[in-house]
Parts: sequence; structure tokens; C-alpha cells
Amino acid sequence: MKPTIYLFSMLTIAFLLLLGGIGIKAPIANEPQVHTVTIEKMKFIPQHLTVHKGDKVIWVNKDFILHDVTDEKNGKWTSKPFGKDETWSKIITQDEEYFCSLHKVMKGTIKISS
Ligand SMILES: [Cu+2]
Repeated sequence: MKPTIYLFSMLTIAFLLLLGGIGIKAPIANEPQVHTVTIEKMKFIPQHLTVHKGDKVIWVNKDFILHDVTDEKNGKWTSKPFGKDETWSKIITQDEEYFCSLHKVMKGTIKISS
């Protein structure tokens, strides 16, 4: 290999590595976030949550009794009951109003921020 070709190859590789490095470190603007709602003392905390479309919400049950997370408007989705220290998650693509179908006073909302 001629020295000039060798040098050019090394520079190209270095440049590609640099690009790769930048690519890994650069924050991805629309990377989905994960939000946690704690279920404690018969409440969803926070009760009202704002997320970006495509974010994931994880509900964590800290009570000793079973709870669920159910679509309040038309019952389109439900977590089914889950117990202490168990979790359930959902990808949020629209505004949601939910409740615990076992304890209907427990309510929460999720709003998509624009
Ligand atoms: Cu409940």
C-alpha cells in the first residue's frame, strides 16, 4: 500500500469513527420517555400526567391490595388487577382518562402535550 493511500484510509476510518461517536452521544429529539405513576393509599400519584405521544407510562402498585388501570371512557383497555410491587405499562398515543375498576373513586388522566 502506498503511504498516501494508507494515510487517506486511516483518515477516512478516523472520520467515520468520529461520526459514529457523535451519533451515539447526540440526544435523539423524539426519543420516548418513561413516566412512572405510583399507586399508593388508593391514589394514582401523580393523578394528572402530561407526556409526549409515544411515551411509556409505568404504574407501580405500592398498596397491599389489588388495583387495576382501566380506560374510563369506553373500557377499551385494562391492565387486569395487579398486586403489591407489581407493575403494568402502556405506550400513550392519545389523551386518556382512566380509573381503577375495583375502586372507582381512584381516577387519573394522561394528556399528550403538543
Ligand atoms: Cu384499586
